[in-house]
Amino acid sequence: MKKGASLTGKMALAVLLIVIAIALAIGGYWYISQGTSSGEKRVFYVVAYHWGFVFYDENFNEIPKIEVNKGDTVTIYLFPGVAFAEEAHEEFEHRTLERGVGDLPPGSEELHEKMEEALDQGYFDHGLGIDGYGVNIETNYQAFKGSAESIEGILQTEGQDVLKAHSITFRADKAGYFTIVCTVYCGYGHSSMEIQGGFVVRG
Ligand SMILES: [Cu+2]
Repeated sequence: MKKGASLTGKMALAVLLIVIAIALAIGGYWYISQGTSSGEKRVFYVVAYHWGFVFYDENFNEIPKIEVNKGDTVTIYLFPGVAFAEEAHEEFEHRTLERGVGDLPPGSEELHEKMEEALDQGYFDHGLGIDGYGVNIETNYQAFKGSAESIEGILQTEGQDVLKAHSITFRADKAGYFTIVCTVYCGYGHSSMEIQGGFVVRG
């Protein structure tokens, strides 16, 4: 009899502990989801050139990829390389010559020719798409005066209206590693403008 009673007591205690554990788990989940859903506002600047992307954080520091937390509101400003003064533009495209594209090795004359060809043919614009995120933004090179040496320079010379016209804002509601691609045909190296894991959302 006594043994039975203590067994019932133990079971009641076990049930109580399970209920507490479930309550803590639900409470914890609610707390975390509240925390992330009110996420931060993140700003990134991206330059698309023949044939690659350069990413900058909100302080204009170059970063290797765009990294945010789930729940953050992300704004990306996209500029074409030709929006910059000639020297700055060449500096971007020089990265391609150093890296090589497809079968064309770094520094090869043919690669140089392909890059000149893309400009001669009028492929000045690029796009930025994030696979699996339904995000796409395209540049409009004609909107720029083309005299800025840097992103800060663009902000000073072009003003806020141009910024508005060249940005996309979305919510990072899915965690994972996503590929950034160019969505506007821009000549020979277009298909090499693909950065796997270029957009990272931490869950
Ligand atoms: Cu392209």
